[in-house]
Parts: sequence; C-alpha cells; structure tokens
Amino acid sequence: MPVDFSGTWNLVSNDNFEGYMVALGIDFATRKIAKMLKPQKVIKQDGDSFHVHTTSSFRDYLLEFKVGEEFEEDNKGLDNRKCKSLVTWENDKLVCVQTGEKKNRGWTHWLEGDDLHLELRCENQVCRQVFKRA
Ligand code: VLP
Repeated sequence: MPVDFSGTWNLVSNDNFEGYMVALGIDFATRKIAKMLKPQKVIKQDGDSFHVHTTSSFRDYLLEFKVGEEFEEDNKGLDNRKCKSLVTWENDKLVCVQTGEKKNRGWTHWLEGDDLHLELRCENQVCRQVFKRA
C-alpha cells in the first residue's frame, strides 16, 4: 500500500518561513501578514493523483498534479512566478522540483507519526512546516 496523504491538516509549526519568503522576493507588508497565518491544507490523493489546497484567511493556493508528469505551475497569489514542476516519489516522500528563475526551488512532503511535514526550499533557504490532522 502506498502512503496516503489524504486529509485536512492544520499548521502547527513554521520554521524559517520568513527566510523562505525573502528568498522568493515577497515584499515586507505581505510577509508581515503571511507569517501570522495558520494555513490549513486539504489533500485529496487518488494513487499518484493529488489535489493540494492550501487555504488561509488571506490567500488560497490550489495545486493539482500527477506524480511523474511535469506541469506548468504559476504560483498565483504566492510569488506569481511561473515554473516547471515535477513531483516524484523518493521512497515514501513526495518530492517536487520547481524549475524556473529561482535556483534550488522545490518542496518535500512526508508523513511522520500522525504529522504531515513540508519542507519548502528556495535558493539557500529552507522552511520547515508541520501539520496535524484537523
Ligand atoms: C507566499 C510564500 C501567503 C507568501 C504570501 C502568501 C497559501 C506544498 C505546496 C503546495 C505551498 C505553500 C505556500 C507557500 C507560501 C509561499 C499565503 C499562504 C497560504 O505548498 O503543499 O504547492 O507552496
């Protein structure tokens, strides 16, 4: 049985989100709002097909992808840059490489105990987020 990320997840910790946002070029005023947020992630997984909806009181972001199939990502409402994204399995971790203007951009999701982990990478910055089931 492959790992199943499906569920509703609430953010409980968010390490170095500020550094990640600075690396993405998010302006000061937006960062001040964004760092106060406690986003919720709703993940629907059907095998290798994913629907990841990150919601907050400020902005929402919907990402849909199939593992192994490269797609155009527009990061609308985030940094608004376009990139080519590819998500692959690395054992039970879901690894995304976002190829574009920003070097070393991507993220990794995995489950650890009852928690959902997300590592967000951009240039030399790493943000670590932990979510618990709602
Ligand atoms: C943008 C920084 C904050 C800051 C301004 C808006 C959407 C993997 C992946 C789904 C993400 C999370 C979003 C990272 C924020 C970038 C609004 C926050 C709520 O998750 O789950 O693609 O990229």
